[in-house]
Amino acid sequence: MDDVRLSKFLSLVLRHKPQKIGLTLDEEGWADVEELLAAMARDGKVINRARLDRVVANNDKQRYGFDETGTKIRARQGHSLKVDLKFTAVAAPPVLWHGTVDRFLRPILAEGLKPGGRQHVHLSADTETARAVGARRGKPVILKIDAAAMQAVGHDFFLSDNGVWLIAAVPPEFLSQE
Ligand code: HQG
Repeated sequence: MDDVRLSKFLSLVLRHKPQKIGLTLDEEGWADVEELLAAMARDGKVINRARLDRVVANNDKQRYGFDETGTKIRARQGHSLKVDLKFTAVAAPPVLWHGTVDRFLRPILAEGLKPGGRQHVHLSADTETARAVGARRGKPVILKIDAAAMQAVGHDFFLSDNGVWLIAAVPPEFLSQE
């Protein structure tokens, strides 16, 4: 398995389906590294700690992180599992961006941005990232979020360790098409 496929597999088991390989995550989303490697080996994916370290360090979006002891690993955002990553609300820039595609525009402008299968709506600090996120599904459409107005009325914004802005939802009045 190459590093990209290995990273996608980590995403599956650390964000969505640890049970697929008999792994359990704690309530903050951590897996024990030794248990992860053993569960992967049972699943036919034999990798050593050095390989895991390399995949985590080289990951394009820095999706995974170890705890300070280096014995636990988790995904830094993007979970569909109900885990509590203990984010604390932080001040967001006045404007944030969301990349989507045309076919979602009508429902989004009617009901706002919803987290769908994930725990949060994902927003970006720059339009280039938003464009790349939208382009995963087709021709990207960029939405501008009035984060200053949202914060003024008490919406909490969170920032993952890998720089993704997260929020529970974005009501339609704070959205405009760029
Ligand atoms: C859309 C990847 C209809 C939303 C990326 C999006 C990102 C609605 C899709 C990260 C809607 C959800 C997240 C509504 C939102 N009606 N459609 N009311 N509200 N949508 O994948 O933001 O590689 O859960 O526009 O790079 O696309 O996984 O979210 O198109 O950072 O690390 O529903 O995932 O990162 O899709 O992507 P997703 P996303 P990773």
